[in-house]
Amino acid sequence: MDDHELFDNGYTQLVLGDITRQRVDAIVNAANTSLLGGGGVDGAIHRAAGHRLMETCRRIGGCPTGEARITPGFNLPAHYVIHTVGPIWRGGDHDEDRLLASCYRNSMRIAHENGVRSIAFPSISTGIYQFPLERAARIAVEELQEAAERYPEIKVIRVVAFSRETWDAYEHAMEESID
Ligand code: AR6
Repeated sequence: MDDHELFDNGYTQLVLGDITRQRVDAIVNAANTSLLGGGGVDGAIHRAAGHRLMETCRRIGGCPTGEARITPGFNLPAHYVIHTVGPIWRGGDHDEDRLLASCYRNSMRIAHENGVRSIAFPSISTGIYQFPLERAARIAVEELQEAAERYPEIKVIRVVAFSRETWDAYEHAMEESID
């Protein structure tokens, strides 16, 4: 899949594509609390980065839900991977919204602390963790807009949608944020 479509609400870019191919300073991984890899985007990032990423993650020793940790990108085009752990959807009354917002906020804070100027996010929690897509998209767009204002030196903030359905949900949330 190529990044042939682009939408931009002035704060955040939206592309359809594969996050492992993004030429940005940092890509964000939707990991789990062990940081020891998994399926989905996590599996794809570990495959593309190579075995040194796993060794580094093992030394970190895990990450609580809603927080984030940074590693090198190793064989990836991106210089860094910021690993964050989204909430598993459990019906919506287990703090899922706040924890998802924390993922975006903490990832952007760590990016800022490490001099990142361009960053790409996947749609955290909306795959294996089953967070409802439209609701997740609204939270992501809102948090990224706030972070863009807080960290003006981060010039490129991109959401990489891996499916048309994801692209549509984020495009809708970004359009609403303009109104
Ligand atoms: N580029 C961009 N997005 C991708 C890619 C890719 N290469 N591959 C998948 N996606 P998921 P989660 C999309 O399941 O819901 C792992 O096992 C995918 O289509 O990767 O946060 C972890 O270890 C979806 O839109 O992450 C955890 O155990 C989005 O990325 C668990 O899954 C997120 O889907 C985390 O689940």
